[in-house]
Amino acid sequence: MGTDTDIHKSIWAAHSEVGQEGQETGSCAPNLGEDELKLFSSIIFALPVSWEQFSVTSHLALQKSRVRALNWGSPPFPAPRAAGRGGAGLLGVLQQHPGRSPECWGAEGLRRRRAGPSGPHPVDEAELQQRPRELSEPRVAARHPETMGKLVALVLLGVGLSLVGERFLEFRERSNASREVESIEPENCHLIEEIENGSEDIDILPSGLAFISSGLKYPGLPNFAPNEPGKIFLIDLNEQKPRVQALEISGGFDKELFNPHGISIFIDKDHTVYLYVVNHPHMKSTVEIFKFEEQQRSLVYLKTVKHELLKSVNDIVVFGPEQFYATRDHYFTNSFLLLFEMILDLRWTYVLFYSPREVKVVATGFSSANGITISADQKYVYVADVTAKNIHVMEKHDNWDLTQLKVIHLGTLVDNLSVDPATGDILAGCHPNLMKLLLYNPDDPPGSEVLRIQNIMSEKPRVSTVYANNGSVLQGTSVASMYHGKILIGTVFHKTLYCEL
Ligand SMILES: [Ca+2]
Ligand SMILES: [Ca+2]
Repeated sequence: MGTDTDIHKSIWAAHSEVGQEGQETGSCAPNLGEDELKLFSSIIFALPVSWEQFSVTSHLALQKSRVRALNWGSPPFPAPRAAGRGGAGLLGVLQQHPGRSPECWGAEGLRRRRAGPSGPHPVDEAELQQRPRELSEPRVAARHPETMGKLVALVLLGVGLSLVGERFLEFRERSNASREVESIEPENCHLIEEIENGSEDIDILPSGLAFISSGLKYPGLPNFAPNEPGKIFLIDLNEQKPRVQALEISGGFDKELFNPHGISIFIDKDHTVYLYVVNHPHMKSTVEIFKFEEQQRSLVYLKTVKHELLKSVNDIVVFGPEQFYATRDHYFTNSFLLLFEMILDLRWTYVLFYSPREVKVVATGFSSANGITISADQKYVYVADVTAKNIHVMEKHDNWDLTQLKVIHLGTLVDNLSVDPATGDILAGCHPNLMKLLLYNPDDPPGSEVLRIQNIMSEKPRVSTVYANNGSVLQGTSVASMYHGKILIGTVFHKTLYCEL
């Protein structure tokens, strides 16, 4: 967009065209564009929060500026009425300006403007007859389409910016940008030592062994160790004081590029345990398949799954060998376009079904599809839409299609989901204030929140807070997983909390 000076110049040029027929003096001289500048500044920089407000703002600006001789035709908003002047719209307003009295228009106006500091001099009446309509009506637009084009461009720019402004304010609202969380902390909690750089996702085997993905580097999110590769940690929740260990990875996997995100355990019929991990090497998205060697406490790399539809993958849930659902959390990868996608809430993200035979989008329309998991009876799939602050309950069909049954609104930004195997309750790791996460400030850090949703298929599911903290203990919670009354709470980039409920 142009600078103030550019805008001023173009308006100045428009105004100068009006008066070029004669030397401008006295009270009929134009104000050299000041009013017009105010008009466009008001429109462009006020950034009203809606189209309706934009119209009102434009009106007020017009009424104040009383721009002369700029015939815009029908404005895109209701024209101000000039009572008693017979001229509706802009012209009517212009004609009632005290500094632009009717004497300044038409032949009398020309006579006055021809008067120099030394007083009036003769005016050729024949000239007046030849140009009876000179300055008696606006005509800049007709004579100077280039100027008109600039003005239209400025107005369109103002409209565009006003709409973007409105969407930005709406995005702030969606992000809970002004929300502060009140602490709700169980008594028996302590931080897990050794995990300092995140635990974005956690999945727990029926035996109580918990896998933790750590070290995520993702656009727009904080990271305390940007040069360290990610890791998978293991914790045995059967121990009195669970300790953590980083799993060795064998089998020719490129550990330096490991950037783990969502994870999902798959136990085959022969009881072999596989860990599927969303990976972002070079910020792309792949799904890595590992076999878990329980005796050695290590992972054996088996395969990398890639597909053109597997982009910006956040989380997965696995059903069979190389069969899984995956969520895509944003559409654009370019950070500038991603910002627009978030602000405009395009809702172009989806859930994908992947198998070696078939890959298809099975659910669409998410603001930002994030965590995904399956109900205990394997009938329903739960999808967290983080920026829409809700959970979608989807029915899974035999052909892997998903149909939405209901949406649970939580009012907080839901990240990963897990199911408590003992109760079937859903546990949701949530961001109370997304803006604090995106604009990380250690003096005012993002908080943490874990919600439990009971009886989700009933008419009135019960939602309660399991844990909440303002960031003094735990920042940027993304997941919570339960095992026999013990809970592990993970974060995008911070620590990991263990609690006994
Ligand atoms: Ca997961
Ligand atoms: Ca996630």
